[in-house]
Amino acid sequence: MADKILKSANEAAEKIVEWAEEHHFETCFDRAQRLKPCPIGESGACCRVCHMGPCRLVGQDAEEKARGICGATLPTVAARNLVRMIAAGTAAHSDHARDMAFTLLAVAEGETKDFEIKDVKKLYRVAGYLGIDIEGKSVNTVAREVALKFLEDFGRQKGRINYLKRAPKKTQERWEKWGVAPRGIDREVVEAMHRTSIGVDHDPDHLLTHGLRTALADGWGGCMISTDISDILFGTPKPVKAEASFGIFKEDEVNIVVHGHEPSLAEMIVDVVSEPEMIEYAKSKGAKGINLGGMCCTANEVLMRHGIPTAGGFTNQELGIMTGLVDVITVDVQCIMPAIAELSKKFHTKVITTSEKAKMPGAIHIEYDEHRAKEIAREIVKLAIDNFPNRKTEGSHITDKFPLICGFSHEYIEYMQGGRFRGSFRPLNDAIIAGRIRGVVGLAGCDNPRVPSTGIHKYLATELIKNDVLVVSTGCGSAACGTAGYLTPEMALEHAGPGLREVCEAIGIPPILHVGACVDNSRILTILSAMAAEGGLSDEIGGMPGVGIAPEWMSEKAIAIGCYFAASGVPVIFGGESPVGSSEEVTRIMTEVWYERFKGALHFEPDPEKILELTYKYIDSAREALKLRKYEPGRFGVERKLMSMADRRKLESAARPHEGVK
Ligand code: SF4
Ligand code: MSK
Repeated sequence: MADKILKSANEAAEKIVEWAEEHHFETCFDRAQRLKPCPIGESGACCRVCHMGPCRLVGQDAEEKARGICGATLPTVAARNLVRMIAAGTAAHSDHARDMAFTLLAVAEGETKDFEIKDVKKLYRVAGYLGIDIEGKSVNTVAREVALKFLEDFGRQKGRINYLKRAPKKTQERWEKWGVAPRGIDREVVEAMHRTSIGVDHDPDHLLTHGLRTALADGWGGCMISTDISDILFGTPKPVKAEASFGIFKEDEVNIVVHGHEPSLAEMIVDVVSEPEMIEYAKSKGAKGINLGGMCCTANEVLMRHGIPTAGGFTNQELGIMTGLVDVITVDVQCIMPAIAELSKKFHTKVITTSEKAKMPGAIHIEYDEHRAKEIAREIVKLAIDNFPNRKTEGSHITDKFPLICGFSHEYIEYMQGGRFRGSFRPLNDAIIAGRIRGVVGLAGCDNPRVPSTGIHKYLATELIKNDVLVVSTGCGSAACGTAGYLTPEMALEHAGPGLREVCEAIGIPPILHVGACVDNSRILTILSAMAAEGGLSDEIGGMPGVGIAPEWMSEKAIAIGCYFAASGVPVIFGGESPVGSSEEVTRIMTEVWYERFKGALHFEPDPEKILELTYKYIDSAREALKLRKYEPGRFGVERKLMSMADRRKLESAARPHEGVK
């Protein structure tokens, strides 16, 4: 059994882990304890791209002397391994984006009646980014052109992906200068796999440069396309109250969990669970109602838009089933542990795979098809209701839950700094310039059973806000904060430093802003671009007093994200051991060379205190380079007055005198 200290840092999760131990259920925490990583593979020194190997490039002076059978050096092998991770991560986000584009096309062409374009304003804004003229065209015509334009990004052979031009000009110039501007998403992924196969690209810097080109196709392609289409179809998030942790499950209601990453089917399930016939049907089976919750990033999608509660992130999925209260868990793609299918057999829970790309032995497969989306959602909800009377195994019933506020899309962050008519990033920039806010950190990435899971997220989040750093969080970083009760405005009162607290109180926001799912890291790129355009700080993404941190990452997608931030100009720090730690040369390229070229970098640092130290070093030296006042807690310069929520409403009603008049 795993050592107690090495399990979850989340109290509710830890209670279930203890219950699991008592009842002899195995979890990822036990397996993490048992399966120690191979030190050769862990540090990127193992090559298995051909069948003369696997070759393990180890020993003293391995960097200079070790060779694979083909003669490949350690830096070549380590760089190839990293590029393959980037390619896989990019493929995952971007394949999700492709499906979103097909859904948008199906809606525009009237092939599916179940979805509609909920945010026409966002559609027009996106059309503007893409250079599509909207004059005199119907909404569906514009949507069709947008979908087709996005689809071009996947198969384009020459040219540039569309959204690169959303970046500051100077950032774009760096990409052109260093040859990392992506052409088409699929092309970069295919080329990454080609270059890293036996006997092709052997220069580590050249390999890693293509790695960055592939990663940029992910950030400014796959991720940004997913975010924008989800907003167009399902609505751009704005603040909403919700709850997090295992106490969201209800003993007397049918509990359904949506897990994975894709929002489309989950959106339909959100609609179906409130249909009167479904509620009546649930009552006929002895339940008081139907309760929908989420897990991982499908959770984040419906949390951000509808306030559907979340049971947490990656390491909570087995634990959720062990409450004994989950009647159905639907899974789509990414971050789904196959362990849940076997575990569910010991409870009454039914696991339903829904993607044509992802099946699991032991699960029921009900394939999602956007043309029959609601019908499929009804089938799943009905199955959950039918399963409610089968609850038999006593689980670990946990009542802990925390309130949270989420829904901070970049559009809302802009709005909250001045209202509908004066929305801008000026107040945020001014607060940074004045030293009220020291800098901004994107706290992202997975939670990991190899550390007391969620613990490093919690530690960093509290330390950062204490030191006046505004935190924007995504993915399981947000889940870690939400299930700890950190996503509330009260968090600012209790823990934030004096400058950040004032800003949060004036605007009425938490000091940790949940901006969405993993693909919504693209919202952070948009925020940084808007800050650059606003002026007063850096005129490119590079050089901003901002850092990205993924302290408990585990997925290849996280590597792709880290690399697209680095190439965009953001220093990024990952926790855990480095997957290229065996090669000093590769480590030097990712930190020093990338910093010289892009003002971004990718570090791996297992010690949370050192992560903080490095973060402050980057933020404070960016402040110094921008000639901003030195950060000193409690001492600020002069800045524009932040507009309070009340002022904002006053301004808006004055600008719309007809509203509210009877
Ligand atoms: Fe070994 Fe070279 Fe084959 Fe890699 S490509 S497994 S280093 S022979
Ligand atoms: S779900 S990629 S465990 S953040 Fe997006 Fe969480 Fe990491 Fe998956």
